[in-house]
Amino acid sequence: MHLGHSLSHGGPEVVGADARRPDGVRRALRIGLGGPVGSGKTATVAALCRLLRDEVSLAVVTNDIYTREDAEFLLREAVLPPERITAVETGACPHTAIRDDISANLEAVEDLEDEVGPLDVILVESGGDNLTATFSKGLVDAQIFVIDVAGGDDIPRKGGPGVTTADLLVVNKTDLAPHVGSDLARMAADARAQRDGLPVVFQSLRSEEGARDVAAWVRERLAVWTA
Ligand SMILES: Nc1nc2c(ncn2[C@@H]2O[C@H](COP(=O)(O)OP(=O)(O)OP(=O)(O)O)[C@@H](O)[C@H]2O)c(=O)[nH]1
Ligand SMILES: [Mg+2]
Repeated sequence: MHLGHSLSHGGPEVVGADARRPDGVRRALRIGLGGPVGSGKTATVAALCRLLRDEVSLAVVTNDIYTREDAEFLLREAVLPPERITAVETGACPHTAIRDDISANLEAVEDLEDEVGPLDVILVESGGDNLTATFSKGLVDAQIFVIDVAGGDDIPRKGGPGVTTADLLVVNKTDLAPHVGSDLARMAADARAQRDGLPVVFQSLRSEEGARDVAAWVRERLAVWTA
């Protein structure tokens, strides 16, 4: 279900670190996925890999605090060949590694490009954090913030930089709305009010094509990146 705004609102800006590698070759588009613990970031990454892997050269970096849990899940699910999935153990609050000291993540994306490139897109999943967590523009070119309906239908209204400024807001687990009493129309209206025209996608990953709107958004960003 897509209750959001036009995916092409205002046209995605290409921002972030140098778009070329030292050898002059264009590097991969880097897309960050952030959001609260358990909202469905890894599940969204897995769904995107399944929907895009036949048409796009993809790789994934996961972040966990003390483990490689999310990377191991993606490896078990075989969403990509193993050499295309790598993990960063942040050892501290996840936002530190995606915003304050991005060196471990930068090294991970650069190593992936060196070892399995050329790549079109690298998905960087943050460890689960709170509503203030955003990625440094030195690490990613665009960010997706994933919340879920079970976290409370007042989350879009509460705002915070993830909800208000992410290039795409994903409201996940819509299948759970009737069970937890979340009002999707209210969430859509609040998100619209908070985001000044930026796109919002509602999805359930319980269906095969659940992430198709997010995949369409990734394709659109990639088209701008490679243009
Ligand atoms: N019902 C339902 N469950 C979902 C959906 N998406 C993810 N889940 C489940 O929610 C749980 C957490 O999903 P993850 O993808 O691991 O969440 P995450 O945001 O990566 O979690 P952290 O990395 O630990 O912050 C898992 O049990 C998923 O199977 C959905 O659309 N509907
Ligand atoms: Mg995860």
